[in-house]
Amino acid sequence: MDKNETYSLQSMQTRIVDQVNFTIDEIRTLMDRKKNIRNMSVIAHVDHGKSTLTDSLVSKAGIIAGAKAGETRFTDTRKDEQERCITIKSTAISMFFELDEKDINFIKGDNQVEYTEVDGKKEKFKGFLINLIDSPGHVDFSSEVTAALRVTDGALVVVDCVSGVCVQTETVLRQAIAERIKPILFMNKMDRALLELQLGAEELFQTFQRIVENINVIIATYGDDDGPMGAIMVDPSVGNVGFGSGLHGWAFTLKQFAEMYADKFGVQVDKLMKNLWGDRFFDLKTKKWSSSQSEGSKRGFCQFVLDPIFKVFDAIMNIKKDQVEALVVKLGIKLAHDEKDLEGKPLMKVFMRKWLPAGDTMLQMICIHLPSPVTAQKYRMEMLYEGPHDDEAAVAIKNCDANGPLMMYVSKMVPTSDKGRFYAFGRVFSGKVATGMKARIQGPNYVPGKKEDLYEKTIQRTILMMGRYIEPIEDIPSGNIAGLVGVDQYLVKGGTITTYKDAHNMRVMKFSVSPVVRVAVEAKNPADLPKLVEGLKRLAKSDPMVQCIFEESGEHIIAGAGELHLEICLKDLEEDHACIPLKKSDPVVSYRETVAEESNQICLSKSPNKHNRLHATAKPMPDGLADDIENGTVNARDEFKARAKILAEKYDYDVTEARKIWCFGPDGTGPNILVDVTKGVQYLNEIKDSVVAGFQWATREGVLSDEHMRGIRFDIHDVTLHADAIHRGGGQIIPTARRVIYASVLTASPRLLEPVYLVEIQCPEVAVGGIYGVLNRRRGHVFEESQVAGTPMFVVKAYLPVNESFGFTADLRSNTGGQAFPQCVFDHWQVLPGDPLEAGTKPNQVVLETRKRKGLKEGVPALDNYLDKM
Ligand SMILES: Nc1nc2c(ncn2[C@@H]2O[C@H](COP(=O)(O)OP(=O)(O)OP(=O)(O)O)[C@@H](O)[C@H]2O)c(=O)[nH]1
Ligand SMILES: [Mg+2]
Repeated sequence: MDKNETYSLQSMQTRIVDQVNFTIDEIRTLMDRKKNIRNMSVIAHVDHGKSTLTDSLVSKAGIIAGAKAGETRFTDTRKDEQERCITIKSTAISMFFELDEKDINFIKGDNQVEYTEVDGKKEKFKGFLINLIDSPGHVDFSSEVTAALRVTDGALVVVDCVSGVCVQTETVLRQAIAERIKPILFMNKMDRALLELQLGAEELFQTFQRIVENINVIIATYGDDDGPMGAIMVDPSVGNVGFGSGLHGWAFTLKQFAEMYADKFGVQVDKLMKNLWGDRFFDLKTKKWSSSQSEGSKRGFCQFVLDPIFKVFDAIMNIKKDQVEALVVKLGIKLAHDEKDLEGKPLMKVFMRKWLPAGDTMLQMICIHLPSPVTAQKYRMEMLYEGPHDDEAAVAIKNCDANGPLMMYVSKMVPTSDKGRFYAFGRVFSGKVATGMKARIQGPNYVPGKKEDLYEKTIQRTILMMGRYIEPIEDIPSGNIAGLVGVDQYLVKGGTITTYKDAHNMRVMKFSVSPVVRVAVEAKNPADLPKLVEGLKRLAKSDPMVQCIFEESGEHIIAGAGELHLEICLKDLEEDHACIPLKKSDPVVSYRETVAEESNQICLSKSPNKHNRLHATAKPMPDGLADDIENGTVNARDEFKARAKILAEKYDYDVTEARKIWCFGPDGTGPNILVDVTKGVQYLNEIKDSVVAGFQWATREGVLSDEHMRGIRFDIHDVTLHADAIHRGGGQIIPTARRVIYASVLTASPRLLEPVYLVEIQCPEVAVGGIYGVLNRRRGHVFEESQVAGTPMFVVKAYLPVNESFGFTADLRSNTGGQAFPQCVFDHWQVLPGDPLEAGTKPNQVVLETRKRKGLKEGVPALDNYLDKM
C-alpha cells in the first residue's frame, strides 16, 4: 500500500460519510449476517479486464465516481501497477450493497439469505456484504491467485470475448474448482466485438456459445456435477453468465432482458430466460417458440437481446439523431443536461451505462449465484482442515460458527505503510478474531502436541482491507475476510490462527507455479549486507511464493516463477524492503537431481565411529508419482494406510512397504520418499529421526550440484547398530544417512532434470512464421497450432526449456513486429539428456558450472566419498 494513500481512520470516516454509500458500522453489522456475505475472487487470463470490471462494483459502492469507473482500476493500488497497466498483487475490498426485493427472490437455498422481522412479518434481508479480491492474470503472479481463492468461496471468471478462453483462464479455473470455489462467467470486451470485429448477431452468439462451452469443458474435466458443490456448469439461461464491457461500464445477463419482456409475453422471468439462449427460435408471425429454426423465425438471443443492442450502437455510432431520441424514450434513459449534446462513442458509453449499468448486473450475479460462507464452508471444511473431521474446530468450520473456537487461515502478508511490517491477511472460518485477544499462531511446520512453529501472542488490532485503505474494526466473526496487526513476526508467509489448543493446521496452499528461475543478489556496498539480509526476509514475507535462499557459500538467491516475477521482486527489494543499491546476477534456472535406474548394488555407509552401518538403494519412482506428491494427491500428511492403498492401486507398490514410508523430502513434503524395508532390526525406531534428518538434508542438497532431488525412492535394506545408545546418536547417524543416500544416487545412473515452460502465444496469422523461428533457436517445440474460432487470432502452444526463456518475450516481439504475446507457465521437469558423470556432456557441464557458482568443491564428487567397504 502506498504510504500517501493510507488514510487515517478519521479521514476515512469523513470520506465514508461524504461519498461512500455505506459506513463501517453497516459493514460490521452485516458481518454477523453470514448468509448475506459473498466472498469472491475475480480471476482470468492476463489483460482480460478484471480490474476494469471490478471498478463498476467499486463505483456502485460510491468509492469512486461512476464516470471514472473503468479508467481508475481502483484495485491496482501500486504505482507500477498503474504505470504498466498490469495487476501484480491481489487486492481485497469490502463493499456493502442493497439488493432490490424482486432480485432477492431469485436467491435460492436456505443458507443464502438472512431473514429479519419487519412489523411482525418475516422478510428477506436486503443488505449484502461483498468481499471482493481482484487477482493478477499474469502467470508469474499466479501464487497471488491461489492465495485469493483460498479465502473466497466464489469466483467471477472474466473472459475477453475477442481472445476467448486462454491458458491462464484454464489454470485459474482449474485451481478454483480444486479449492471448491464456485465459478460464474463474465464475457468482457463486447464493445470490441461490436465496434472492431463488426461481428453479426449470429456470429456473436456463436462466439459466446463457444466460450461457454470451453469453460464448461474445463469445469467438467476438473469438477464433478454430482460433487459437493452441486451443479457448477455455467449457463446463460439461468443468469450466471454476464455479457458486456467493463471499460464502458455496461453489462447484462439474460435476466435483465427477460425482465424487459416478461410483461409483454405474460410469462415469468426465469421461464423467458430459457428461451433467450441456445436453440430457441421465435416466429414473429405465429408468436410461437420452437427448438428448430424455420422460415421467418429467429434465435431468441439474437432477436431479443442482440438486436436491440445493435440498434442502439447503429443509431448512435452512425449519428441517426431521430432514432437515438426514439430509443432514449423507449428504453427510459435519463440523460443529464450536459449529456444531451453528446454524440458518437461518448454518447454510446453514457447511453449503455444508463441502460444496462454494469454494477447492478454484477451485484445480482454475485448475490444470486455465488455461495454464502454458510453454504460454502459445509463442503469446503474437509479440503481446508488437516485435523479429524469431527473435532471441535472441524465442526465449527463446517457450521461457520461464530461462537466456536477461532480458526483463521492467513493466506498472505500485505506490506503496511510502516516499513518492514505486514498485515496478516486471511479468512476467519470459525469463531471471532478480536483486537487484543490472545491466540495461537501455528506456522506450516506446526505439528499438534509439539512446540515447533507455535506462538501464543496477542492480536494487536483487527482491520478491514478496503483496497487502498484500511479500517480498524473491533472484531471480525466467522465467514469474513480480515487483516491482523502484530502477528507478522511469527509467520513467514501464512499459517493458522486459533484459540483451540488441540487445533490442527489449516491445509497449506498448493501453488500451480514453481520458483524455477533464480538470481543472485549482492549489496553494491558490502557494508549494507545486514540491510540486504533484512530486506530479503521482508521480501520473502511479502510474496506468497518467492523464495529467498541463503546459500552456505554466502550467496543470496531469489527464486521466482519467471522473468517478470523476478523483476518485480528485485525492484521491491531494492526500493522498499532493503532500500540499498544492489548487484544482480543474470537469471539462472534451478535443476533437479534424479536417477534413471535402480542402484547397481546395495550401498553401505559406516558411521564416523565405524560402529553403525546403513544399507540402502535408490530407484526411480514410477511415472506420475512425483507429480502426484507435488500436487498434493499423495501427501506426506495423509493417513498412512489410506495413502498406502493409493500407492498400491495406482503405482503397484507393495502395500506393506508403502505403509512403511518413513518420510517425504526435502522439507518433509517433497517428491522423494524413504522406505523402511528392513526385517527385524533392533533399536531401529531410536535412529529413525536421525535417518530422516539425513534424508531431508541429502534430498535438499543433492550429491551432484546441491540442487533438490526429485522422483527418487530410497529403500533402507538393513541397519546394524552399536549396542550402546551413546554410540548411535544423531552425530553418528545423520551424516551416515546422508552419505548412504548419496552413494545410492551415484550408483543408480544419476540424471539432471531441467524445468520446461508451456508457452502459449497469441498472434495474428502473419506472425506465426516468426514464432517458429524464435522457438527453434531456443530448443522449443510447437505441439499445437490453432485459430481462435470466430476471430482472426492464432494460438501456438509449445514447450520451451526455462533455461532458454530469458529474453524470449522481447525476442518474440521483435521477430513478429510486436504482434505476438506469449505466456509461459512452468509445466514439467524433463531429463537433460546425457550422463552428468561423464565429462563433456551437457548435464556434466551444468553440474560443473553450478558447483562453481555455488562455491562447491570442483568436479563431481567420487563414489568412494560415500560408499564404504564391508
Ligand atoms: N475495449 C475494451 N477494453 C477493455 C475492457 N476491459 C478492459 N479493457 C482494457 O484491457 C486492458 C486490461 O485491463 P485490466 O482491467 O487491467 O485487465 P486485468 O484483467 O485486470 O489485467 P491483469 O490484472 O494484469 O491480468 C486495459 O487496457 C483496459 O482498458 C472492455 O470491456 N473493452
Ligand atoms: Mg488487473
